Amino acid sequence: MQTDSSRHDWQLKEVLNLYQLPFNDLLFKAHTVLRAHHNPNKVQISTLLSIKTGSCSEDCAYCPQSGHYDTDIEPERLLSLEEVEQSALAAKASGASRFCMGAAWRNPSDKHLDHVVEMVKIVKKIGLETCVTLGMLKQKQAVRLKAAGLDYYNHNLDTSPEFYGSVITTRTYQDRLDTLEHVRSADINVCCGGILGMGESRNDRAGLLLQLACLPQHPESVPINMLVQIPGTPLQGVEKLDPFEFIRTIAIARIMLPKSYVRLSAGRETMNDQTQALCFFAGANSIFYGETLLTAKNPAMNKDQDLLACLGIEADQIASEHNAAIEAESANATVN
Ligand code: SAM
Ligand code: DTB
Ligand code: SF4
Repeated sequence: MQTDSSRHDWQLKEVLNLYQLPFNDLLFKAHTVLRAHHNPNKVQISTLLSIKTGSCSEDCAYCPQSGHYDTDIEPERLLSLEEVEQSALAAKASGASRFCMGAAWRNPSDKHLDHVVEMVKIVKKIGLETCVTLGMLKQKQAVRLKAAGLDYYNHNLDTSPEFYGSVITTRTYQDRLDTLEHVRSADINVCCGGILGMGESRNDRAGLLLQLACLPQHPESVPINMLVQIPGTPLQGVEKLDPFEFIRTIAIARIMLPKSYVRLSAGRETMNDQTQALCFFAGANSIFYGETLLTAKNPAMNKDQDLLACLGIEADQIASEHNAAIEAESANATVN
C-alpha cells in the first residue's frame, strides 16, 4: 500500500549508486530534498529516560543492558510514576518537545504495560509528545498504548536482514517487522532506524535503508545511531566507521525518506561539531538532547546549545503547537 507520493520501491543498485556519487553532489541532492519538505534551520528535540535499566534477556551485541555481557551497568527496577514525572518536567523545561522512555525488555508483560500506560498519561499531561521503546509489542498492547495517548513507538530494525544474525540471535528480523506492523495498525507514529559502525558493509547500510524505505508507510521518525562501543560487549573494539560514510548514509536516508524526521542519535558524544554540522546539512533534523541517552553519554546540554546557536539552528515546536500557531495566524489574518 502506497499512502503518499514518496517512493517505496527502491532497488539495492540505486542505493549503491547514491553512495558512489561525488560527496558534494550527494549532499546537494540531499539538502535539496531537506529544503523541499522541512525547515533546514530547525531540529526536533527528544529527551530519553531509561525507565527500566539492565538485565535484559536479549543478546544484542551492541547493548550495555544485555544480561548476556559483563558491562558496568547496575540493573534498576522500573521507575516510579513520580520519578518519571520529575524527569519529564525537567525535559520540558530544557526545551525538549518529545519524551522517550526506554525499557530493557524483550517485550513488556501486561502488568508492566499497566504501569507504562500511566507514565504515558503523565508525560502527555505535562504537554510533551510521548514515545516509548519497550521491545516486541503485541497488537492489543499497541492499542492500549494508543488509547493512553502514545504518539510514537521506537523499534529499530538495527541493520540489514543479511547482517542481523551476526548481531542478535534471540529474536528475528521478522519479529521486528511484526512489531512495527502492530504499532502502525494501532495508528501510533513509527520511530524506526538502526545503528552504523557495527562492522557491517556498505551493502548492509544500504540494505537497512532499503528496508525502511520499502515499508508500506515510511517511519515518521528515523534514528540513525553511530555505535557507542561499550566495554564488555562483543562489538567493543570493532573497526570505527569513517565519518564521511556516516554522513553519506544520513544524506541517503534523507533522499529515500524525504518526509521523515532523520535523527542524529547515539554516538554524537564522540563526533566533532563539523561532522554533526555536515549531518544537519545532509538532512538530519532531529537529535537526542540531554546528558545521557539511556545509559551512555550524550553531549552536555550547553555544548549542544552552543553548537545549534553557532549553526543558527532552532528547536522545532511540538507539531500540535505548530499547527495551533498556524491556525491562530490565519484567524488573525481573517479578522484584520
Ligand atoms: N529493549 C528495547 C529494544 O531493544 O527494542 C528498547 C531499548 S533499546 C536500548 C533501543 C535501541 O537503542 C536499540 O534498538 C539500538 O538501536 C540502540 N542502541 C542500543 N545500544 C546502543 C549502542 N551501544 N550504540 C548505539 N545504539 C544503541
Ligand atoms: C534509538 O534509536 N537510540 C536511542 C533510542 N532509540 C532509544 C537509544 C540509544 C542507546 C545508546 C546506548 C545507551 O544509552 O544505553
Ligand atoms: Fe535488550 Fe533492547 Fe538492549 Fe537488545 S537493545 S539487549 S532488547 S535493551
